Amino acid sequence: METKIMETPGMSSMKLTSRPELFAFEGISMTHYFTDNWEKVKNFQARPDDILIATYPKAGTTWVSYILDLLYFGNDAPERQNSQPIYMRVPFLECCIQGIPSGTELADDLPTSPRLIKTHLPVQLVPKSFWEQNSKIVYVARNAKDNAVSYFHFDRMNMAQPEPRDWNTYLQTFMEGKNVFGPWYDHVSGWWEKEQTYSNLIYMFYEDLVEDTGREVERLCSFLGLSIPAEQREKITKGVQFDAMKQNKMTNYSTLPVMDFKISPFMRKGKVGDWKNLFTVAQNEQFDEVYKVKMKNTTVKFRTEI
Ligand code: PPS
Repeated sequence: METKIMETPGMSSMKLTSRPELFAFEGISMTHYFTDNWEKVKNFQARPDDILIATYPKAGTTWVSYILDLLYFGNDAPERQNSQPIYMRVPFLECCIQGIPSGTELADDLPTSPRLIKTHLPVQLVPKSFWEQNSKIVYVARNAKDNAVSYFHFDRMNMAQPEPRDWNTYLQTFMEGKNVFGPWYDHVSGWWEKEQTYSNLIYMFYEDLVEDTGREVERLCSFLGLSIPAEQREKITKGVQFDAMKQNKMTNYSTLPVMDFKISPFMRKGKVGDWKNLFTVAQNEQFDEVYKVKMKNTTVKFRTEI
């Protein structure tokens, strides 16, 4: 018997006819999908046991969301794992697309404790109740080169994102910080600074997750104060590997019609160092020069290969 996939009402018929425009919002490039519901986002009431998963787009959000979901709810009713896509289990706080419930509505309606909530907001735009409630935050960062490549392919296939045009044009845009959610450089360094003063924040790296997922799951458990038996942790580590998540309809985003997998799948490659297949030598040199300038005031360090 085939499992019925639980979607948000309106989701399966959701078709977007044109791509959104980019505009400056609070100094950050945004599209209306992330600003239309701003009053509700800004005034969102976080709870002390909420867990916010914060990332720059394409840094490993879905991966960490699924890990957390399994750590907390993996042993619960099988319907959760078999029929609820990850974007329903972990609402995207600032997302607001006409015809479907907004991220704030979905988060408000979550019956779970803790609530797992996703955001791509730069640190300065996070609703203040998360800080007031001292909620736990898991930030994931990915090296700029792989992040840019992944974001480029995502923008090609996601009709809810601005048209990226060709790779070279896109890369210039990325270096200028004119992507949805603003400059990668400020995002990763802003959150890095926050980690120095806000003790309920763990700063993780996509590269570390690829290198040793089990070790990072353990690190997460200790941050969250979870004691999960080794056997169960191993099972979770296996279930969240790239191939398993790519096959899993609940984690591979194949149920979202705004994405055209004929152009590029959501679970694309899941590698560190894939940038080498797209950057030319000249682009790489230019990128490194820009990187040095933009990152000169931060101590956060990335690996572009492992
Ligand atoms: S989004 O749209 O911002 O929520 O996207 P996000 O989930 O942050 O990032 C998608 C990229 O993460 C890769 N991914 C993984 N890599 C390795 N292992 C696992 N399990 C995994 N899950 C997701 C996904 O393939 C995207 O990266 P690219 O480089 O495009 O393949």
